[in-house]
Amino acid sequence: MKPDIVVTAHISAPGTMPTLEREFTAHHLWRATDEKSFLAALADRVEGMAVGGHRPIDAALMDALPKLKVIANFGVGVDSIDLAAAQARGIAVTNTPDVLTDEVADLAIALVLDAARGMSAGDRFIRAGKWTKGGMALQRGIRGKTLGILGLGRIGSAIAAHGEHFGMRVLWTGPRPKPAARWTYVADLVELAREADVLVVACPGGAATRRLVTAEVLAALGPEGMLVNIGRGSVVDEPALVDALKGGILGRAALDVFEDEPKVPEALLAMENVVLTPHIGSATIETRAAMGQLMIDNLLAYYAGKPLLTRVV
Ligand code: 8YV
Repeated sequence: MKPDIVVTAHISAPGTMPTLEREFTAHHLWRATDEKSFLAALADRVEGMAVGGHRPIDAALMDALPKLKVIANFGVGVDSIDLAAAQARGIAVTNTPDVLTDEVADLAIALVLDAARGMSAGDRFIRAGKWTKGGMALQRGIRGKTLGILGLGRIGSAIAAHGEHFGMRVLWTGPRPKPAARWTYVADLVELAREADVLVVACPGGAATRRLVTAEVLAALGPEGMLVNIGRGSVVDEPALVDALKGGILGRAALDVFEDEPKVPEALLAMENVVLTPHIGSATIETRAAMGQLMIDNLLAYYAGKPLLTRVV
């Protein structure tokens, strides 16, 4: 008999939903009209859960499935999951690292280039019929500029390597220095922002990083500076970011993630110096398929009694 699992969201990855259906008896919470009775009917037999879409996975949901032993997340960031609650209940949590690192780093550097060189702005310029009336304003290059990275994990390191390739000087900050890192560590984020022309947010979300990028950090980046966020919207004080861009305190921004997705602050929509993308860091056919497979492989490992492949807690 196939094991019963709960799937909390539609997972947008080629092949993932059909494979889940093939390997498991998948119960789709996201289709349920009455979640409470849906979960109650499964309480005696569900040990595995496939989660995605940034839906909060809290203690109440875990308690509704008392036999739950493994939560397999579709994504590297596990900030939507209450890890302490999972640990307290002996529930393992897995994620999808590595398979998305390069894809997210590629988008980060594309955003740096777009915000600096004005590709999206240029596209709008042509479509609005403005080119026939005169050329676009000169933009900024990135070569020789300083790239500051907040969070030198897998993705942050890949962005650092990309930055180097584009001739940028790389500095970084994080909770502690890493002796093996080849880029210069700056302990204080405000100091890093003062040094940097571009600050890329690449750290995880969650309580420890909430609103680390304050009005002071944005002011230190300055009117010629640029903020790029491919991590989590929660890391940036979004109202302060809007104010800094409005007031010319910060020069430019390129954002793939927001505090309350899919809501984007209205004020950003009209700004020519802002590039916006809808949380697409990992959103390619190839990478999403690999993420889906890794999530499923973790569930399969659990049911085969094997060690989990990419366990977080
Ligand atoms: C999401 C992400 O998983 O991996 C992460 O942490 O933010 C993304 O890759 C994706 O949006 C699917 O929910």
